Amino acid sequence: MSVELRAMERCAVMVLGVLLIAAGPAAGQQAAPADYSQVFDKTEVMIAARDGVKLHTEIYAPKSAGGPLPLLIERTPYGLNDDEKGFSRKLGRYEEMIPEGYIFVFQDIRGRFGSEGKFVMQRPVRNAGDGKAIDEGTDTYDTIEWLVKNVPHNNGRAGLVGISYGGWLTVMGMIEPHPALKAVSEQASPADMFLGDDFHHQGAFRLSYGFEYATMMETDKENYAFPFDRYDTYDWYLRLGALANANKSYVHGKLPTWNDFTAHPNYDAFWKKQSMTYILKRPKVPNLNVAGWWDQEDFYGPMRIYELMEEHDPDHLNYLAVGPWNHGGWARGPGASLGAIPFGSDTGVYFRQKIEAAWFAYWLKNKGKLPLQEAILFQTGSDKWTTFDSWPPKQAQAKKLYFHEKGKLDFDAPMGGAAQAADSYVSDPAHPVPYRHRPVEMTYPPEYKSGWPVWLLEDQRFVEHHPGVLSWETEELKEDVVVAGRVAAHLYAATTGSDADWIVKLIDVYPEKYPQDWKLAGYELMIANDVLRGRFRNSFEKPEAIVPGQVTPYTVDLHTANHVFKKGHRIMVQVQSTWFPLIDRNPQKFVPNIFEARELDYQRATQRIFRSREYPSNVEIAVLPAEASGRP
Ligand code: PG9
Repeated sequence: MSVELRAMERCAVMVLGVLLIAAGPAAGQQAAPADYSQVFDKTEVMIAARDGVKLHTEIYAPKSAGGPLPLLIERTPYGLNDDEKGFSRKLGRYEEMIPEGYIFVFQDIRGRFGSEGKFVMQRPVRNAGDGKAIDEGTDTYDTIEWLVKNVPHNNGRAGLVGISYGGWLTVMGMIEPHPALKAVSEQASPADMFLGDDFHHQGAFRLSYGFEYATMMETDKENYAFPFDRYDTYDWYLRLGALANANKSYVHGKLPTWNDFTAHPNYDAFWKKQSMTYILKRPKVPNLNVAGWWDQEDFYGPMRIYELMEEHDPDHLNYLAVGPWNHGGWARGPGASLGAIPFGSDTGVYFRQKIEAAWFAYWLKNKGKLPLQEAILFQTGSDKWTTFDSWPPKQAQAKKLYFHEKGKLDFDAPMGGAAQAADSYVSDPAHPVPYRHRPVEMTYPPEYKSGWPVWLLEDQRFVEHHPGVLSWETEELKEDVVVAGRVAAHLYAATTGSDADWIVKLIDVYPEKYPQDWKLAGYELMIANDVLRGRFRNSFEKPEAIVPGQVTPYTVDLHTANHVFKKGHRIMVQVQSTWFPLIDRNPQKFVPNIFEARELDYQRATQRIFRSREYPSNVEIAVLPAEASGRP
């Protein structure tokens, strides 16, 4: 890059720097919104894709940068959200990158807001042989092709970034990349909607999200809020009753995604066609995968995409950054805390400045150094950034925390005692355990705040003694337990029903004396959690009834963590069979398709969780020896 160009870029930086200082403090703090009309020239265009469908695109070129700059592209289904002057509020998310000098490009994807064509939820990748077919990958390609040829003063390099749906669009754009695409950052993209992201987890249907997201996206071209007649949606979904009532009483077969849920209750070709496991290829563009430890929507996705790309990455193009964030939390605010939990530093600002901005500057502008060698993950509990040569780290050793009588949890396996030793609870679909404090506000209310974005950090004491929940807990820890890597529950359980959900939560219990912050004394913070729908214990493709009364093994994948259970804390595991209305109620009687279950199919069941030498239920964690606990 020429010296002259660098000088011109600096000029753009200075103009903007003044403006940002005038507008207020560092990124994410409550500053007055910047007046971007003073910083950028905006051009609005309709870019024709190869099939003639025109995509609404806004291009923001820095006013004072005369020299060539890279294009930074974000594609979205949620609208560009222009302010009173017609400048997209999306620019605010790039506050740390604007001074560097980029031409920002925001585009509505087909069928949404200002773009022509038909919206298809996570449009499947086109058939390779069909030259005329389109998908989000071809739309991205065609957009970049147009931009590099038509946008004045671009330097011929493009970057692509997006969160969640935008993260998924980013992955679609990198599978067969345009030659000008030089760097991407996939952030919280779903990877598999049946196994781990927004719509199902390990086969269990995410009712509130599935229903509210489908209505939001498929009722209108713009975002739509379903008119709940109850503030507490726990109550609304309970009154809804059997899932078939959603179509009967409310959406009347008009939502393609809801119809797909009901038509594909198992892991069939419909789900596999959109699963990253089956569509990802060797990375061809540098990709920074980004995830949040408490992402309430898509945590599985970016971790899985990173893992899959690692399998074929001879050119070392695949990287990972994980922080203490909820869904998209890295893109807004300081990130010094989440819910009630403080992190001791501005983790969001750190990510945006030191990782994300540096990432794109390196690849798109040949500036600076790569901000990470492979993986940088915030270590929760100790509140520090740690780096690893691989994730999960190879040095970690699997250790099991076994369930014992009287609610005890221990690294020692149960010895002796009766094989049938177990604890039990009643799971009642008429009184499901709430997944967060009631009232459960709707997921994305237009007019008030919802507890949705922070529910994963809620104090789990609120259900500890619920009749539908069991807990096991260690003694106070005598030394730190450093978890880095895989977490999985191995349950031996029996039910009086013929189907059941198994929800397992791994919890950090704060000491009762916690003078640093008394509000956190005894706090029960979830570190890992998930659900397995019992019918899928042997196969997600072919559900099988459970034999009532028979001790049956289940593995519930709790994914991954980078956490220190500090000396003086305790480790707790909770098990329950309902998590409502996050997860629809399992009728607890095997029916071929739960979306077609009748009211009378929903029945109470008694669940027994075994804790004997023969049936040693446990949670497995990857423990790092103290000396290997991640380079700071
Ligand atoms: N979690 C949202 C989503 C992504 C992809 C498909 C469906 C939903 C999102 O935040 O975009």
